[in-house]
Amino acid sequence: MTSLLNFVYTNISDIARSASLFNTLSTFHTSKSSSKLSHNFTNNNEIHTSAARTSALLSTSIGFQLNPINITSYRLASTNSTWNESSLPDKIKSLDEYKALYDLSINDPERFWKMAAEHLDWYRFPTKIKNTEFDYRTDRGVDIKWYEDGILNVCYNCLDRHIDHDSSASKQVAVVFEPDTPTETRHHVTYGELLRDVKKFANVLKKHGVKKGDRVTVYMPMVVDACVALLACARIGAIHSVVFGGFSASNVAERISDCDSTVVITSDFGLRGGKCSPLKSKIDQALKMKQCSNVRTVLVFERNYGNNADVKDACSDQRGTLEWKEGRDFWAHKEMETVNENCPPEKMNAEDPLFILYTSGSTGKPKGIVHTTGGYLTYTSLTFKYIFDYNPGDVYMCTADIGWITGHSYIIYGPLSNRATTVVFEGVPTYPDVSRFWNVVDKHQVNIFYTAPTAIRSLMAHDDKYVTKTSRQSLRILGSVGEPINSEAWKWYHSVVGDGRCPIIDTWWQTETGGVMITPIANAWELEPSSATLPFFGIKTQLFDKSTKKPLTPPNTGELCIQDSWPGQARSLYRNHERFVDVYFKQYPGYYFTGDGCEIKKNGYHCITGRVDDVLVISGHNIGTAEVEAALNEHAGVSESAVVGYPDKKKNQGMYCFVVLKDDTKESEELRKDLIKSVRNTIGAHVNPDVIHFTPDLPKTRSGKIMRRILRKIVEPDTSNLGDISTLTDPSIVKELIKKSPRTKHS
Ligand code: 6R9
Repeated sequence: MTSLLNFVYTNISDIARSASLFNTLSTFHTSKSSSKLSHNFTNNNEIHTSAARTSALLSTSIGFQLNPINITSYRLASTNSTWNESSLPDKIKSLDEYKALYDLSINDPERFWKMAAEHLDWYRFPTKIKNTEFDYRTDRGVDIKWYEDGILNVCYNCLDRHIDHDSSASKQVAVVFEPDTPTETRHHVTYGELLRDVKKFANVLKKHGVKKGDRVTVYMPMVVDACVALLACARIGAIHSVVFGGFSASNVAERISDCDSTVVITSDFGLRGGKCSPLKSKIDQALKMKQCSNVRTVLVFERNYGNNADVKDACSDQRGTLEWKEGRDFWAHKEMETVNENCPPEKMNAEDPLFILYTSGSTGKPKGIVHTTGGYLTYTSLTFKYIFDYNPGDVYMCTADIGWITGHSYIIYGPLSNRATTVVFEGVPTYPDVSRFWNVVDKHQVNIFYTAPTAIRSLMAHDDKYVTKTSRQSLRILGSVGEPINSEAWKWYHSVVGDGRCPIIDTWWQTETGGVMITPIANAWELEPSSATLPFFGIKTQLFDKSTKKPLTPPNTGELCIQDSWPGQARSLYRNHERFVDVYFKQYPGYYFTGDGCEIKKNGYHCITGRVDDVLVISGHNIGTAEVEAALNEHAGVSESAVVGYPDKKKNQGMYCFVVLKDDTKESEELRKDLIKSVRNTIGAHVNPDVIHFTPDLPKTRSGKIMRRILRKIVEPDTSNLGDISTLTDPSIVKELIKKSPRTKHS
């Protein structure tokens, strides 16, 4: 085991070195000027050409042939860099700086993560930094502990300490609220105001009997009060379990009962895309279910803040019609008037749970991912600061929902622990029109903008003028998360949204990883479309062959595993450690299995190829659906696509492609043929889409992930048992798809 670990580590370290070599030797890759950047990314051939050129330069300059298979063969002793400082730098400015620190983080994780922890304020600074075991076969079994004797409070680190260190922080805007309706009064909440509200609400929770370690379910729209709710839980040591506001009553009930919450925090209504979402009534329905009989208190925030009573919006007609159960239901704002503003933060052990977040599992029963206090905050805080090249005073906006891990880590905990100004956006990218994101960027002078590929693809289907008519001059950094970003979307985001001058930070990570794992660091090294580039500090990636289960040496494509623990990772599944071990640690003993496929290129750059279960086996060929989707998406008329398999007696599986066309493209038989041809041309003649199904939309979760599970059922066809579709942005699309599918008609 030890020798294998060493071997793999050497390789990764060398990959980083080789990446540096590429940069030093290639004029294309060293260019930092925006004109060079946009030139570099305009078409794929140029990128390949530049890589080939680099390779040629490399072999002549250093006097031996570049062997793409055995990366270790061109290791240069002179690139062995060390980190001699006693604290971490404020910024990572170059690949060399990254390399030095990366080496340190891998060789001496204790030292690296001790320095990282120094960025937080602790009541007791930990003496034990890392104590982790990934191998389930050992006596100890899978067991993850970071900073285990450290004591701190997450809320204190996100709010009080900024003011304690510098009283002017109390006047600095912490949260900018951008409501669904652009004309509605928006709120700028300062650190001082947020702290005051959090303390009061924390006292409300205490008044209702919530104690350290209790689970509190939060079912909120994207409003400032959602931040208040989470931070108040963190302040008193209660474990929040946020359930995405789009989930149905039965989904919420399942999640309330799984973690045994006795208190629920919600809002009367939520607004999204001009529609009203009756959150409180869904809670009422959920609480009528037997499994929720332990819930004794519901704290209800008022969406219109009590002071905007005559504002007309999609919820107006429903106001005043709320069901109210005396003794159980309480208005949060009224309760906040009854408590005082004094609420000292609870002293938490670093390994005390901070939150549970449910994520869907392959068996249908959601997994309650458990994140703890010290490691999670250290990791999210450091990743936020470095990868987005955050500068004090920057306005940062992440469009995720608070109900997903991106909302937790990069709307609340990462930004606020860095004293950033974070925008909470209630709406959707297309309401009132498709310029909305860019109008919001201009309105709040956003410098760092983080969104999902699905939003990018839906916006690029419309005329560029919706983007170009806005200024976007404030933008400095663009981020992407949630799915592989195909190169066409990447280039559009880069050249149209970012005017060719903003780096795109394609961040790969998962609910389970807590924070970003593979990512560019803004302005530190060159980018490639559709590549998350290099692992973050402390992250050792390793590819495995799916069938032989043997480790693979890059450049190669395989199943992505992580070789050692990092502070931000989930510790377990709530009350189900066995399932945690089964899902993430059994496939490759000693490694964390991500469930994603990945290609590591010659230059060490990582490209995520999609979930490994999204692989079709057609006539003996393994075909990644993501690869086919990328080929379809390259077509000028295509906005986005989703590819799934269906059983076929002859070929084992058939290939079914759902295709969404751009606004200005009409479906036709000719286009269908053209798409099939372009897939064959891009991937190979063995890849033949059997069905091209044009559709105006795809079934997606509100976090932007295409629900392939539903598409598989439609094409199988097994439409009698689609499971719960209420979490989709637009459940009605499912009926449309079933109606139009040739597989339904002929079954
Ligand atoms: C943060 C988040 C995790 C899954 C992950 C992968 C996909 C996320 C990606 C990406 C390619 C990226 N994913 N980021 N794929 N490139 N930059 O999304 O967490 O909701 O748990 O999803 O999303 O498949 O395994 P989560």
